[in-house]
Amino acid sequence: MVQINLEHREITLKIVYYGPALSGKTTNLQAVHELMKKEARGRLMVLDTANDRTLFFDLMPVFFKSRSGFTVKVKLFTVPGQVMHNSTRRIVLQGADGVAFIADSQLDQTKNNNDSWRDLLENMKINGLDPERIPVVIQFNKRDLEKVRSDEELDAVSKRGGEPVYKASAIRGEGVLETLEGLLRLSWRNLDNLYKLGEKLDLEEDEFINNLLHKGSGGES
Ligand SMILES: Nc1nc2c(ncn2[C@@H]2O[C@H](COP(=O)(O)OP(=O)(O)OP(=O)(O)O)[C@@H](O)[C@H]2O)c(=O)[nH]1
Ligand SMILES: [Mg+2]
Repeated sequence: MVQINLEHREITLKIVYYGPALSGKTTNLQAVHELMKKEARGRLMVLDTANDRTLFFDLMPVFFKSRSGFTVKVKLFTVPGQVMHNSTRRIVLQGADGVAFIADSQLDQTKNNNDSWRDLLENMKINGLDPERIPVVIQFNKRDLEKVRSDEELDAVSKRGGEPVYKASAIRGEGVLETLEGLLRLSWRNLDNLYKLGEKLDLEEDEFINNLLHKGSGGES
């Protein structure tokens, strides 16, 4: 849940990257870290096991100071995808303001994606997060590989479900910022509806997005 500290003029949002093991959640965060301007990001904390598998979580804060003088922070977390880490996933998911579900496009990963999706819905419920109210976007990652689900198939998934669907190759840095921007916009709108954030902070959606992702300042777009 967003933390709003009017006295210290600071707000903190929480975004969680969720999904099956090896779908590329950590790689997404690493790519965001690469692609973002240095001024807007903090240290990327990657907590790996020996085999590059997330054991607890990864975390990267991004932030800016608004024209109105607010420090706006967004903490980006990843969960560990391996089935055995369910209790950790549940804890990391607590208080999320938005969720990026990173699915693996490979044909043989469809079951794992579906299992993880169900696991997400269950853990949201346990954490009191209503999937109807907390924004969720879906990313189909690893589009660079062969033996992946076709674009047509993903378009069909996109039409069926309520969540926006993005295609990505996190390892190439493609589709990563688009996914994050889509999620940040939905999360901002949701919090604005709930708490009148824009009015309280004198900050609009575009200033929020442009400062975090550095659009219109010669940065990545
Ligand atoms: N070809 C390809 N490989 C990718 C892509 N994204 C991630 N990978 C690879 O997939 C493997 C797993 O990536 P991670 O980012 O560690 O996956 P994860 O979702 O964090 O996995 P857990 O921490 O176990 O949940 C690594 O070898 C990555 O290099 C991609 O877009 N294309
Ligand atoms: Mg990971």
